[in-house]
Amino acid sequence: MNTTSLPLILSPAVRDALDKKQAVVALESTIITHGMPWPDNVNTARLVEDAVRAEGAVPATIAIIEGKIHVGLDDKTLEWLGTAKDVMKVSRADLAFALSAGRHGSTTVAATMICAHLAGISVFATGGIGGVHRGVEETMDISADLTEFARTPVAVVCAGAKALLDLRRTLEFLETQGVPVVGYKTSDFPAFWSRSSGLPVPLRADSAADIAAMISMRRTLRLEGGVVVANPVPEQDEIPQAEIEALITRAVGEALEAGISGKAVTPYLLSRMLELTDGRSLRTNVALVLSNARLAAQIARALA
Ligand code: PSU
Ligand code: MN
Repeated sequence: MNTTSLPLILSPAVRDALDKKQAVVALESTIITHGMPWPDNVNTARLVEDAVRAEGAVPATIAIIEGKIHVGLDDKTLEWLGTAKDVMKVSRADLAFALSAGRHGSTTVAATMICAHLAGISVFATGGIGGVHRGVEETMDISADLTEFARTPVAVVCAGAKALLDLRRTLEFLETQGVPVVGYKTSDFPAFWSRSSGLPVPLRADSAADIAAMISMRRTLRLEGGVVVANPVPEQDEIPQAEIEALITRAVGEALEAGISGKAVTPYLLSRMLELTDGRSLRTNVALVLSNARLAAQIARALA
C-alpha cells in the first residue's frame, strides 16, 4: 500500500513484520489514557505487548502524536502517553480533526480499527468494546465502535462489550448491522468482568484457526466490515455477574445523576467501578486484556 501521503508512521518492527507478511496485532490506546489509572495503564500496555510477542506476533499499539498516526510505540512514548494530560479520546468522528490540528489523541476501538486498516493490520485486541448504553431510550448513547464494525474489516478480540452497557441491545444492534459476533470456546456472550452475560452468543468457534478461516471467507465474499471475537475472561480472574451487577446499577445511576454524558460516560463508569470494587475490577480488566492479546496473536498467526 502507498502510505506516503497518509499521516501514518509505522515503527521499524511493525513495518518489517508487515513487509514480511508476519503476524501483527493492533492495540488501542484509549484504554491507556481513559480506561485505567497510572501506573497500571502503562504497566498493562507493556504486559499486553509482551503477551503478543510471546505468542509469536508483533504488537502495534496505535496512538496519535502531534497530528500523526503512530502504529507501534516505543517504550518512552508509551510511558508519556500514560501520564499526558492533553490527549483527545479519538473515535471516527474526531480522527481527521485530531490529525489536521496536530493534536495528541488516543484511539478508541473505532479509531484503532480505522488506523489498523490503513496500516494493513487485520487483527486487534482490546478489553471490552463500546456498545449500547443502559438508558439509551433517553440518552441515544450508542458507541461509534458498533457502526465501525459494520464498515471496517478488522477482527477485534474482546471480552464482549463492557458489562456497564445494555448487552441485549448491543447484540441486537450488531445483528442489524450484519456484524458476526463469535464466542471463543463459549456459547454465552461474555460480559467483560464476568464470563457470561446470560445471553447466547450468535456464533461459536473453538480454535483460532476456525476464526481465521471465517475471516478469510469474509474476504473471499468481499463482505465489508469487521468481526467481534468474544473471549471470556479466564475463570480464575472473573467477577461473577451476581457479585458485580448491583455495583454496575449503582455506578450507572450515579453517572446519570451527575449528568455525565458523551465521551465522558465510559471513563467515568470504569473509574467508579474501580472504587466500588476496591480495585478488583481493574485486576480483572488487566487479566482479560492479556488473554485477548494472546488469542489475537494466535488468530493473526493463523492468518499470516
Ligand atoms: N476496553 C477496556 N477499557 C476501555 C476501552 C475498552 O477494557 O477503556 C475503551 C475503548 O477504547 C472503547 C471505548 O472504544 O472504551 C468505548 O468508549 P465509548 O463508550 O465512549 O464509545
Ligand atoms: Mn457514547
